[in-house]
Amino acid sequence: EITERWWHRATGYQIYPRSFADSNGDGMGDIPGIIAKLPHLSDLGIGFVWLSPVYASPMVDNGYDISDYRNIAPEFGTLDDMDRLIAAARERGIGIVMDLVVNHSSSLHAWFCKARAARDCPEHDYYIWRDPGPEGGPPDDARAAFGGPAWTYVPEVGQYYFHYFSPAQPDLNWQNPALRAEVYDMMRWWLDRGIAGFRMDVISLIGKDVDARLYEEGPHLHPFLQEMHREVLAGRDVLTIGESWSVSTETGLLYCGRDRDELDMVFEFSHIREGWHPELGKFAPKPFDLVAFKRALFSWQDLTREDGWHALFLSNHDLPRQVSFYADDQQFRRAGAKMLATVLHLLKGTPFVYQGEEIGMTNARFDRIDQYRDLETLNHFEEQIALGVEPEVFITGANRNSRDHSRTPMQWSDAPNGGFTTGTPWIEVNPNFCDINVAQDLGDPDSIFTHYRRLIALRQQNDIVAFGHTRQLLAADAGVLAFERRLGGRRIVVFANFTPHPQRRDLPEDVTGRGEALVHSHARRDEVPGQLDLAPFESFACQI
Ligand code: ISL
Ligand code: CA
Repeated sequence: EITERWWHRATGYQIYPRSFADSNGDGMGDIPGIIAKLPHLSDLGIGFVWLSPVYASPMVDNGYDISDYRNIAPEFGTLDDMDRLIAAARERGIGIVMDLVVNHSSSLHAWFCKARAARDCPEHDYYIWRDPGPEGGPPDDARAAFGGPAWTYVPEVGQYYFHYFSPAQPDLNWQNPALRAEVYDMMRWWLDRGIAGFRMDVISLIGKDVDARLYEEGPHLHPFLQEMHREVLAGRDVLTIGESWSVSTETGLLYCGRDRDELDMVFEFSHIREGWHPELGKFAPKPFDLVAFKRALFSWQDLTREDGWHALFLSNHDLPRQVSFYADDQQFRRAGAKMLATVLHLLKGTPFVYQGEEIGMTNARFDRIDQYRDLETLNHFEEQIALGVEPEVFITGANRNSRDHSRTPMQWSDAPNGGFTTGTPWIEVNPNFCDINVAQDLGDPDSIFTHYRRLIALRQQNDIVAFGHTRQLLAADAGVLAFERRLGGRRIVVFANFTPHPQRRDLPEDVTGRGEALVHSHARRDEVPGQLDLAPFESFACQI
C-alpha cells in the first residue's frame, strides 16, 4: 500500500529555458518569458515544472556547467525573477522543480579556480586530482562522454583532474565531507525559497571510484543519497527524481524503494537505449524495434508494481523529438503524437512532457554541421571525420539523434521565429512553425494539445490511471503495443498501433460490448467491438 503524495497524480513539464520564450529580444529564452507563459502550462493542466538549469554558467553545456549555484545566469534573469517565477507558479498550483547538477561544477566555479591554483587549499580536494601516470601523461586512458580524454593536466599543481564530461565540467569529489556539506547547504537554501524539489543530473555518478574505473553506481552512491535525504529532504514534502543511465531493474528499487529514504523516482533509459546502435552508439542508430522497446517499458511497470514509483518519459533536452523517433513526423504526425501520448499517459508513474511535445514538434533536419550548437554533436563530428567517416553519413545520424532537435525554439504561433523571439534565435527555428504551433492547436478540438489536456486531467480524476496495476498484452506483437491497468474489480485496456498501416487485433473477450470508450485518437467508438480495427498510429483505450 502506498501513501498518496501530490506527485502521484501530477504531470511534469520540462522547460529548457533558453529555447522556451524570449522576453527581451536577445534571441535567448529567459525567466520573465517563462512567467509570461504560465497560462499555457495551466491550460495543459500540469502539476509541476522541471526547469533545466538557470544558474550562473559560462554555458559550455548550456547551463549544465554551473559557476555559481546561488545565482541566476544574467541571460536568464535575476534571483528576483526566479523568486517571482516560484511565487507565480505556486499561485497556479504549479511547483518548480530545479535541476541539481552536482556531479560536476563549471571550471569557472570559484571552488575550481582556487582548486587549480594550489594544492594546499581546502577547495583543491573538492575535485578529483591524480598525479601523472608512471610514464608521464594521464593516470589512465578513460575517455570523456563528450569526446577526448577524461583527464586534463593543470601545470600550476602538476596534477590531472577528472571530468566525466567536458574539461569545462570538472567532477566534484563527493568523498570530501566538506564538499557534501556545501552541496546540502545549497539545496536547503533553494528549498527554503519555495521550490518543489530537484531533478538530479547524472546522480548515479556521484559514488564513483576513479581508481577502480567504476563510475556509474559506484560503491558510495547509496550511502551518499541516504545522507542527502537525512540532511536535506527528510520532513519536506518535495519531489526528487534522479537521472541514471545505468540503473536497471536489478538496482532500481535501491534508489526509490519505500524503505530506502533516497529518491522518489528515477529517470531510467533502457527503453531509450533500445533505439541506439549497441556498438556504434547514438549517432548510428538502429531501426526501431517495438518488441524490445515494450520489454524495457513493461519491465519497469512490473518492478514498480508494489514498491517504488516510476518517471515516465520519451523525450527530454538530450533526446530527439519523440514523434520523429518512434512514429512519423510527416503524413501521420498528428496520429503518431497522440498515440505516443496515450501510451505514456496511461501507464503507471508520473509522466513528463518535454516542451513542444504537446503540439507534436518534430526533429529539425539540419543539413550542415554549422547549424548544430551542441558540444556533443560538434565534438563527435570532429572525432568521426578524423576517423574517416563521411560528413553526410554523420549528419544523417545526427538528424535522427542529435540533442539539438529538442532544443530548437518553442513554436508559439506563426509569427516570425514562431513567436519565440523578436530577435535572432540562438539556434534556428524549425521551418515548420507555420504549420505546427501552440496558437493553432489551441483553437482545434482535435489537436494534439487537446489530447494531452484530456490525458493529464484523466490521471487526476481516475484512480485506475493513477494507481492501477499494469499488465502487458500482446508482448510479442511487433506492430501493436497493448496493456491493461487493474484496480479493485475495474480495468482499463489500451491498444496502440505503432505502424503506418491499419492493424486488426482481438480485444479481450470480456471487454467486448461492455466497455466504455475512455480515450480515442481518431473517430469516436461508442461501442467496444470484438475486433479492433486500428488506423495507422491510432490509439484507443476503454474502461470496464
Ligand atoms: O545526452 C546524452 C546522450 O548523448 C548523455 O550521454 C548525457 O550526457 C547524459 O544523459 C547526461 O545528461 C545530463 O548531464 C549532462 C548534460 O549535458 C545533459 O544535458 C544532462 O541531461 C552533463 O551535465
Ligand atoms: Ca532573452
